[in-house]
Amino acid sequence: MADPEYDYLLKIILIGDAGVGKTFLLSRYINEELPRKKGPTIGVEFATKSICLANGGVVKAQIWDTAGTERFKAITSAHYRKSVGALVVYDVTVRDTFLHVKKWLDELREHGEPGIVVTLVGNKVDLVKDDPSLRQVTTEEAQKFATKNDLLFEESSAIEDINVKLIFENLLQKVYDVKSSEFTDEKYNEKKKRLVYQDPSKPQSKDSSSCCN
Ligand SMILES: Nc1nc2c(ncn2[C@@H]2O[C@H](COP(=O)(O)OP(=O)(O)OP(=O)(O)O)[C@@H](O)[C@H]2O)c(=O)[nH]1
Ligand SMILES: [Mg+2]
Repeated sequence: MADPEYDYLLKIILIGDAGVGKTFLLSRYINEELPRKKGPTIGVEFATKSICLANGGVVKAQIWDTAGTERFKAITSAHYRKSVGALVVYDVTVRDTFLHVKKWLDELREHGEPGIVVTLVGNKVDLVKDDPSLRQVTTEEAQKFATKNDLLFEESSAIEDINVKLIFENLLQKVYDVKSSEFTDEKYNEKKKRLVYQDPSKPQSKDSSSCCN
């Protein structure tokens, strides 16, 4: 089936330590199931999805899933370019993965676009539902860190499908809202060209609510 018309093609990037569940989250969101192929991501992979946002607007998300291992750093950081949104994922049961979030944010600042919208995601909350003693990062601590660093924040489970859709679509909505308001102003036209892909294969849609109403 052909894609519905969309306003923008938005590049989103998934980063965070190895094993925190980036690939599981992406597969859950895109395919509504867990990945058939298990194991660490080699380099980068991407998937696309057209979405009618809750508050209006239609976007095509191009979501890049990166390898968390240091070995692929040169390849993955090259893909930060032109990303307008990022999910920085940690595992709520492994404290080090949360402590490394700062390093991932530094990477984004170094290689990413200014003004990128970032969501901090504490994954694997299903594990702490049954056994709260497994939790190594409290919700309060992560929320405080997110507020201080101007990040959106949510906890998730790819396995039990908790908050997955909400996380991706809140990020896309925020990117859409920020960019749409900026783009109404003439002087931001150059920035628009840099931050938002205008898909060359598609004529620009005039009606952004074509599949939202
Ligand atoms: N309990 C639980 N386990 C999860 C969840 N998401 C992922 N996992 C487990 O974590 C393992 C690693 O998940 P991946 O999605 O491959 O991790 P990744 O972040 O993509 O890792 P790299 O590709 O190496 O960077 C999986 O094999 C699952 O067993 C979750 O929400 N809950
Ligand atoms: Mg992966």
